[in-house]
Amino acid sequence: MAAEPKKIIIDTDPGVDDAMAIFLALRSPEVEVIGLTTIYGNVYTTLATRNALHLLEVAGRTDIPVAEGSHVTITKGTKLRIADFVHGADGLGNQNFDPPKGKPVEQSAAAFLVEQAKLHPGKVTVVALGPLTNIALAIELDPEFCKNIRQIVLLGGAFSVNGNVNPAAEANIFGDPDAADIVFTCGADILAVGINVTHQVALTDAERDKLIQSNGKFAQYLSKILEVYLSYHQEAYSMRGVYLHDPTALLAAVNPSLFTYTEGAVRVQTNGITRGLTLLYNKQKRFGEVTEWTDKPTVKVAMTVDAPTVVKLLMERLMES
Ligand SMILES: [Ca+2]
Repeated sequence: MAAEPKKIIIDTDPGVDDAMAIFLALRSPEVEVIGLTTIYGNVYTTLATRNALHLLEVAGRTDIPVAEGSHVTITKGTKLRIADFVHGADGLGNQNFDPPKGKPVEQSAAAFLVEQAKLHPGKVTVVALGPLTNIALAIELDPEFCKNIRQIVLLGGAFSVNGNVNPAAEANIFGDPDAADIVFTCGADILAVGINVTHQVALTDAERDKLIQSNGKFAQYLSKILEVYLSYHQEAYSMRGVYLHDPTALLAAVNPSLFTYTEGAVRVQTNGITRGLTLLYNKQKRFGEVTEWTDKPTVKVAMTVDAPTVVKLLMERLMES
């Protein structure tokens, strides 16, 4: 008998690569998407909600609820870093899509996460593809949340490599470092996929051309919104292609065996010039004194990825019609 699909909630800031990850999830029989929660990051939260509803309408999956997330950081900060220069002003490649017909549910993202985790204890995996504010709010809202949740798979961090916002920080962690530190130290089963891994996975021009030629609904849609994202990569990294951050992290929930992992305690720098830095302590050296990592729970951090298989799976599933 086939295993029951894993229930997942995707916390997202769509976002071109978020759109790819959401579509990939909807085409992956290993998982059942039971909700989307929204967060600022690539765009402001209001627009992230609109885009999440829009993407579900494109997919014909308006049965999936969308819960709107926080408009400010966990410390109530309103000065947000918004990456619309990467994804287009609308977050989806400046395509001027019609506004969605649907509306988000009344519940906040944090309340929705808490409720679903409680409703299906040990069964719900959160795939967090943006700054971690909503997840940290859920932890604050319900001390049992970290026990009720099956796993938190998060796209975030730059482990032993430079960041992508500045040399220290990766974008999702930089978006709300205080929230990230709460999540990394909460004691839940955490699996972090950082840019040290996602920078090994790129979609090339040739693959983009295959998407254009495909009759698949998702392939057609994505080949349009990819243009702005491609231009950004050309300018920022001199590459013809795009990094597949969000779909790669999503696949860590779908098929964890595509990755190898290391384990340790992760703390996040919350101020100063290295704000947003993620620092993994591998617990090999015993320090003579108590440190900020001592007694913190162990999390899993992805170290390598089977990039060809990730790209192959993504292409196959997105090109289905
Ligand atoms: Ca994202």
